[in-house]
Amino acid sequence: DFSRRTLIKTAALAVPATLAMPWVSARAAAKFTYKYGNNLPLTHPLNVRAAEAADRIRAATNGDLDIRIFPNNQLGGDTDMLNQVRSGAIDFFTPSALVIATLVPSAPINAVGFAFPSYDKVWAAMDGDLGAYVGAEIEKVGLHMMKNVWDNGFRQLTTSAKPVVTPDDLAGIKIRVPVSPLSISLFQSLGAAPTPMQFSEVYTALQTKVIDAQENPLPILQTAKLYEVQKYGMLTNHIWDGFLFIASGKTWSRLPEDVRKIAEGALNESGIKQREDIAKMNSSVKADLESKGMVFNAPDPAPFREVLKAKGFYAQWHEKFGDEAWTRLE
Ligand code: TK8
Repeated sequence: DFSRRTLIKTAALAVPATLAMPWVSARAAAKFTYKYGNNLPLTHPLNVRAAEAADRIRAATNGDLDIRIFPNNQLGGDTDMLNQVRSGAIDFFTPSALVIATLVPSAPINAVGFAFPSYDKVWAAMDGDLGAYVGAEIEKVGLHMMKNVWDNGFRQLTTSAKPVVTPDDLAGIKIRVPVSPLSISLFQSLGAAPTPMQFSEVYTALQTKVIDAQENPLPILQTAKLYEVQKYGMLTNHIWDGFLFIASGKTWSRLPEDVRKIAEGALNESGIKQREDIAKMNSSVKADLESKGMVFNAPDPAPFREVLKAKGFYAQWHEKFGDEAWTRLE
């Protein structure tokens, strides 16, 4: 019976095809195709783990939510992406609290110089009172922050001309800092000459010697290849920095509640794994950068803190952040 055989054959072909390539039908059926932008290369754990979360979200929502990642400043620098996530032009963005401070001044309380001596204290604060406070402040401007903060790392100073051992060595050094009042104030108080600049411009500015120095965690030095344009690394640990996983309030609220729950759950879970990745890199990256020609030292932080105290840095920022936020640091 010809027609029956054709039917069976067609069915036999069709079934393995969808089994072998489930994402074809899933992608085609996506109800929500959302954009996530950031400023780091695909090799950074931020992107590796976000891609993994996106896969799990796609599977768990039967393809309804398809998060596409635009790494490496493809959608513009941080300032552009911050505007886009506010307007809903992009759906997710992972700024450092330093960067979102232009919009939410109270956000970077974690980034007060030398506030955290260790990761234990960092996660106790960020998974507890401090993180909850920052999340609530961010909701007030129409953005949604996922509960778990991802890890950027402790920021370390790098220079091209000479190493820094004491605060005196910083005098007049042209250092790039994120576009953030707190970073500018910190390095001004230490006697350096900070230039605020988006991360997207840092590599070229160092290469062309427009600036002499910058500061970022070890995993960024490695994945963004800043070791190619910097010689000296100082393990100053002067700021602990995280990525706030932000959704645009406008487009986040358009997702059905069950989809939001799946997405936030997967992102929070991947955030914990991303913290573990960074922890591993914290103990392995220095040796790799040394093999690539960088020279490291570990300055005593005490004299840096003394200068900051003497210059009124802590008093000034305590007043700006206010008691409510400041007590969550202590
Ligand atoms: C956060 C990070 C980066 C940033 C910067 O967006 O501009 O230095 O703090 O460390 O990618």
